[in-house]
Amino acid sequence: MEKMVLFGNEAIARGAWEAGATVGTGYPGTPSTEILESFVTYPEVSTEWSVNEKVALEVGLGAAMTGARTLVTMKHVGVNVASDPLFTSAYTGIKGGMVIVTADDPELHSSQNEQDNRNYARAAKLPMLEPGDSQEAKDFTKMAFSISEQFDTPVFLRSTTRISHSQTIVNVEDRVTEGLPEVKFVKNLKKFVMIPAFARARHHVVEERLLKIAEYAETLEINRIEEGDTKRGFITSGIVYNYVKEAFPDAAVLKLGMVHPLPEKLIRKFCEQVDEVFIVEELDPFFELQIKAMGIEVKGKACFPITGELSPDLITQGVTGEKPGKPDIAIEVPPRPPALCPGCPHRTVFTLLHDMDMIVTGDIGCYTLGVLPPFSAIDTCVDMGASITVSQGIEMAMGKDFKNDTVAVIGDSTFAHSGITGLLNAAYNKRTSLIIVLDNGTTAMTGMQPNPLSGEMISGESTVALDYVKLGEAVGMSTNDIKMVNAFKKEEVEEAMKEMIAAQRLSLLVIKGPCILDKKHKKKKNQ
Ligand SMILES: Cc1ncc(C[n+]2csc(CCOP(=O)(O)OP(=O)(O)O)c2C)c(N)n1
Repeated sequence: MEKMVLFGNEAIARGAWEAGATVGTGYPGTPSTEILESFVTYPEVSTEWSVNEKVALEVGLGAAMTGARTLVTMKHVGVNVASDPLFTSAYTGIKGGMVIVTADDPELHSSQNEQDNRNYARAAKLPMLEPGDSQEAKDFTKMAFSISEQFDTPVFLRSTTRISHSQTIVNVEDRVTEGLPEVKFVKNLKKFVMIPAFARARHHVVEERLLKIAEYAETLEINRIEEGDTKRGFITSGIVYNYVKEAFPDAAVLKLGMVHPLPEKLIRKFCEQVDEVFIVEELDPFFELQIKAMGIEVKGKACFPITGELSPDLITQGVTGEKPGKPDIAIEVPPRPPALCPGCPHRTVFTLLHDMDMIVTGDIGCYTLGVLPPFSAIDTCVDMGASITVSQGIEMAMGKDFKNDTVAVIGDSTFAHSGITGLLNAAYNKRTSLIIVLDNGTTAMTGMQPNPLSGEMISGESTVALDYVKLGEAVGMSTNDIKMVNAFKKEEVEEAMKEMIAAQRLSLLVIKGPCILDKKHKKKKNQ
């Protein structure tokens, strides 16, 4: 068998390819992005960067309903965006296997929050697998496709940053396409049309299916007891399993590969075998609360932190109450906060906003760094698209006589993702703020993915780019209130901003300038 050293994300893509998947959709977001970037390199597959995660999940669901094995990828907060179709996809089920990857980010290496998406599996009543290294990332992906088809349900695969972005050795296998569902859309109204009368019946199917999967979980080989010292037993999953093995190599462990639904009988059996049970899990007490509800006495968040990543040392400390007696090698490392690159087109607007003393509602992307000195020019940042909408809330709160001094600042990918509806809302409700789109021609923050403003698809093929002027006109703005300026011409940008703020009408200013890193990257590629 051939071996390769793969990142967890590459292993997920490889697993999907080996499983015969032919469709991949997603929206970039750390730590998930490289899954689709790797998947697109396989010639047999059809892949897209979707406009946002809701769209990705719906496109993916359409493909799975038609019979194609389909991979849908996103970061943890992306599942919030996709949550509407997510819950109902549990009702419709699929035809071809559908695996939804949620890449969670404990410790917030590159995210606006630290949510634990195992809760989504429970809330949406979907099974979820969680690998602990790249080999498992590949194997679990393949298994997820089989489970998906066996039980007619989308299946979650949960990764975390340490799994997605670490490399381990993987045994690779051939792609298998025999025995997969026929790719043909077959009408089935009671399954695919979720009007209340049909959905009511499907809810029963969902509940019965979940019970069947819980029974199946009891014998699933990826839920395994590792015999060991029975003084203490550990129940864990994912990357944390590796930390437990490092901290307590001889202890008995129950490693859960399927983290939802839980195998209750197996858990009871394990807990009866050991004197004291520790549940070691990052973020929420997801296993702990469910296992306590089974009436089993366990220790969990009383010993281990609920925030951030765990580590072998934190686990040792949580169990023994003592700090590991390792030599103190702590050294003072100077802080190195991230900063906008020298030559970044976003610098101009933040320099101006800093001097203008406006209320700046910000958004998510490289440009969020405008919050830090020397610019100190962003006052809010919540989620993708919220710059445009939060500014409207400020305007509503301030009332009719408000001299609008709010400026919403948003990147091009973020504008396409979820800014357009905010713009429509502003036009519809006669709001008056200035919206600035910082168009650097790419999705820079996540590593230069093309988007609907950049005229390119994931494959590198050219495509249409959204026309800001026509969009503005279509939502009801006057052409005079829509302007495009060059990011590197500071006077032009300043003049446009001042003029548009003075107008006290809804205005759209697009500041264009290519991302300096993307420019270099493209130049290299073309050499
Ligand atoms: C719902 C959601 N999906 C994905 C992300 C990851 N993410 C953060 S910013 C961003 C887009 C940044 O691109 P753009 O708006 O063009 O700004 P740039 O970084 O290029 O300045 C993405 C995809 C996220 N934070 N939230």
